[in-house]
Amino acid sequence: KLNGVQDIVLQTPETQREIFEFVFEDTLLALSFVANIALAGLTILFIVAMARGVTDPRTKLIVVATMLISIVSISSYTGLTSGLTLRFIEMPAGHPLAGEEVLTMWGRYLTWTFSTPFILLVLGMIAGSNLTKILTTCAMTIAMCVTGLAAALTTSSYLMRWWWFVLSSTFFLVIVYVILVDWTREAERTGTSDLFTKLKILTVVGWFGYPILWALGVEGFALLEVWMTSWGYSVLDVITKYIVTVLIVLYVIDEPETITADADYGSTLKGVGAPA
Ligand code: RET
Repeated sequence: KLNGVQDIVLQTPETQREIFEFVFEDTLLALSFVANIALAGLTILFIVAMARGVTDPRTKLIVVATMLISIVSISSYTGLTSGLTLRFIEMPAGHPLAGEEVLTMWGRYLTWTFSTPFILLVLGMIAGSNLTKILTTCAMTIAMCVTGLAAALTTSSYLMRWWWFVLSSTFFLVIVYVILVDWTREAERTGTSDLFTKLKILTVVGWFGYPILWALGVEGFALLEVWMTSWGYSVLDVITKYIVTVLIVLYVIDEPETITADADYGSTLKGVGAPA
């Protein structure tokens, strides 16, 4: 029986091996992890192949940041596949599966903390936003992921799990606001609206899928089975990470003026771009 975060995070070699075997007995679950390792790897190769000739410092930063999204992803899914970052956790009274041990993929929430800031850095740079807004969204996404992790790991009370969920969603809505309002306006001024609109739709629609899955899956109302939730997250990751990355890389490798010009936009990032 598991109690407290330290019991959940620290495993005996036996539990880790048991979970590893459990994952591989459930072929669909294992595939939802392995498919993402493969796709993240392919995405990195794609970036290297397409963007190796890029010269502008701003474009380089965008490219490196997209690469880091997939690098974090490989590590994240390796943690899940190996059984290191998932655990059976007993649900509190009130939860639909109260008293039962439920497989919790807590490594996902942890590693989103490291991948989502890079997504927002890239989106903000493409919109031509400033350092204040980019940092705000990065801080908000870290807060969102850490409180989401707390929601998943809270075993004392069902209500407290949902309270964490509410906190996390509040941070999420700040990010959505910045993307839909500030960055949309800034992208128009910058001249990157075409690309930004596509990225915005994929990002906002895709990101909303995560809390919905959390609520419908075993963490929340337990209407979906674990493998369904896992595939759900894995498919959303394909949209919000790899598809978004490919669109960005295909656009920025031409080093268009709107991305490379350092003069009139992104005031606090001024000087990052090519010399005037
Ligand atoms: C949680 C549960 C608590 C409420 C909210 C959530 C939002 C998660 C999001 C995750 C996005 C992840 C991405 C990962 C790519 O690597 C934590 C599920 C609001 C929006 C884009």
